Amino acid sequence: MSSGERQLTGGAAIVEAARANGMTTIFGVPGAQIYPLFDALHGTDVELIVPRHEQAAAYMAMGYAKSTGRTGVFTVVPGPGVLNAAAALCTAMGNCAPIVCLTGQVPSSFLGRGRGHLHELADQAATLRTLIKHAWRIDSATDASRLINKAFRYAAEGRPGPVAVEMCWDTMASQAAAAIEPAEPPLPEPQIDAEALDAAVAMLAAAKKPMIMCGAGAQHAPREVELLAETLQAPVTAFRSGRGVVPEDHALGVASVAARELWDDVDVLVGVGSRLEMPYMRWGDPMRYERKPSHGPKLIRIDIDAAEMRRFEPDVGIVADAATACRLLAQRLRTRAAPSRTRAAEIAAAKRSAAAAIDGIQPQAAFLRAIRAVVPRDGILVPELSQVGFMTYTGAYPVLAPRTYISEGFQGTLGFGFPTALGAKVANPGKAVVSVTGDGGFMFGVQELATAAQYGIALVTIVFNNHSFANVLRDQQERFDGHVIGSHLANPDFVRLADSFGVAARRVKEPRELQRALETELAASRPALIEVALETGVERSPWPLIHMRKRPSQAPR
Ligand SMILES: Cc1ncc(C[n+]2csc(CCOP(=O)(O)OP(=O)(O)O)c2C)c(N)n1
Repeated sequence: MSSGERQLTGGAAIVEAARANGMTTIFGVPGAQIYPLFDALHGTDVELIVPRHEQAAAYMAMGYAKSTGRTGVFTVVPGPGVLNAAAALCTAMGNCAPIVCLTGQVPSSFLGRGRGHLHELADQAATLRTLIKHAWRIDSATDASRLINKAFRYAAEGRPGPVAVEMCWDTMASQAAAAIEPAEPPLPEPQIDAEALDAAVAMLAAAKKPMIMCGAGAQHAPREVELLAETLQAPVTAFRSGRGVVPEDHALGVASVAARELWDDVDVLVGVGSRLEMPYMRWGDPMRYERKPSHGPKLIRIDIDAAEMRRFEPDVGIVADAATACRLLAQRLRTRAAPSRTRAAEIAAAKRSAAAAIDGIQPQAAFLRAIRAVVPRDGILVPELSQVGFMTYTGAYPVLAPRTYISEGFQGTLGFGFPTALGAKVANPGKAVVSVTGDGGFMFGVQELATAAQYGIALVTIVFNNHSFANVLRDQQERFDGHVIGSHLANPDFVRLADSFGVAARRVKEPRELQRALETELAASRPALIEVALETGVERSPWPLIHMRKRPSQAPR
């Protein structure tokens, strides 16, 4: 054995290598093929959280990653365990969450034989490669450190996302000489194309009414985005993943409704780490793919992922880290930017008009105002696809700090919210974390009440119970001649249910009661559920404020 090598099982080599990459928490559900990995966790200071379904292990890792920017780790058995986690993996891929999945595989002599060994999939890594950034197998404990280092680097580099590594059952159990190397340093940033930067500077120097739109790729660059915004007097907007980069109570921070109010006059849009779904798919025709914008402002895109420039072609594409590109643009534009003098007043007016439009969507706006009144600036909200959750897209819940609003991204995965919020709370025990769900979405992961109770995860979950998949019900009533089918839900008594799990629970009806209950539960710092009892169909549709073909102030109400 050379220096630094020890005899380690494959499972121990994986755990040691993951620890060398900063793993301090792991979410996972055990099973025979990954016993050696669990055994290697025994006696370490790694925090292990075992949820009650593999989907939650992956969502919790996602909540951990999105709320901190650090890579989340989870472990599940191969085959059904991995497939149970698959919707969460797709969601994490869509919302750019760095995650490492550690899993097993059939015994090595069975690989590719199709004999039907325990948990066998025809080609697990190939299946996963269609869903996530990458997946590969580690064939010996000796290779574990190098390949786990690669997994962590790969998850975080460029456009972050999930990766998976598998190891055969016998390899994970048997010992080999293994050295654990330190984590790999991050790759150097891409060299910025000087011509593209010059072109962007020229375009922005001539702009009178530029706007900035952030996505997940801007979450680590709040100072640089704000600097660029102030240089340009540009409003900064976001739809979901880029919320809070510039606080929405900052004069230049505008959520979607205010942004739409300003949009028709924007002459240059700067997309920062964003797919720009909101202006081009939501405000345009969601059924028609555009290779490049067919109308509207000139478009500059800043993205670390060069492929983005081909998926949606800008006038100027800058392949770069968001922080670096925004800082350089701000420096170059400091003496050259000449925004319209009326800009500040226009942005303030758009915010007032947005607030009035949002106020018209009740009771959701009032409930969200009650929640915002209690959650501190750095508190984290995880909204679920629901009548109240959808309203958070509009600005009805102003997001005031980076990484404090965690969404489902373009996968639109019902059921992601409650387990993702649990992961966010595990990662941020000192911060207020609130999950907002509908009754339908909550029941996708209801068993995780047991996880909250077992580990004392002091998440406050607000379940808006309207006894229906309200959106589906509304669509059937309005667009399918009232053919209501499959959209009414018979629910348990959520308060008694939570109580039986050992989770503090109460029922409220009105926004003011919700505000008091949330205040109490956040102060109590214990796992809690608040049911908001609603009549079916009371919520006004939030969709006119999400798909805005016209300025909200000009749209019929
Ligand atoms: C995995 C998944 N399945 C189904 C859907 C379709 N879907 C979107 S919203 C919704 C209803 C959500 O109902 P609920 O959680 O009760 O919230 P509400 O709208 O009633 O407030 C459904 C079924 C989805 N987006 N994702």
